Amino acid sequence: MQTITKSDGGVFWLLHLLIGMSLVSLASITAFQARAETKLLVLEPWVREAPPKMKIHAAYAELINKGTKNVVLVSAKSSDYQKVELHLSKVTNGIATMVKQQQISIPAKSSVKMVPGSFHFMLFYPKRSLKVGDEIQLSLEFADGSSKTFLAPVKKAPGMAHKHHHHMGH
Ligand SMILES: [Cu+2]
Repeated sequence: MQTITKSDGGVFWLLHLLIGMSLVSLASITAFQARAETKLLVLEPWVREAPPKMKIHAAYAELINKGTKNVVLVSAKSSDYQKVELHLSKVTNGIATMVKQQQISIPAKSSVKMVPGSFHFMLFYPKRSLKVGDEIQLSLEFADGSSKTFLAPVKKAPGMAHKHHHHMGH
């Protein structure tokens, strides 16, 4: 939060400099912040199709930050699942594991690709049965208090995934 406060201060100072005024109207500061909150784009979200018995699913997307500040994803939830966690898959000594993430940072002018074998949303206990073509709702919450809600379709894993063996369906 300190970092965010500092960079807000920097923006304020920059506005002063650019506008050449000692005061910036409250309205223009509010407008600037409102735009800043919508800088994260969620590209091609999808949920990996899973057998009906499997109660833990994985979702993926590319998170694109076109803004000039880092965006920090701190949690996710879904009206279609009991619980959602942020995970990172890794292979350690040949064993595939997943580590729960407290946050995922998307650097300014950059993106994070959530793909099989890397970052993913871990979706626990679907509230309804899901098949290919169905859509689930996901809401992302960010460190600055903003959020983003979108729909992700259920899809078959792309053929590429067969090159690797992903345990537990991701
Ligand atoms: Cu996971």
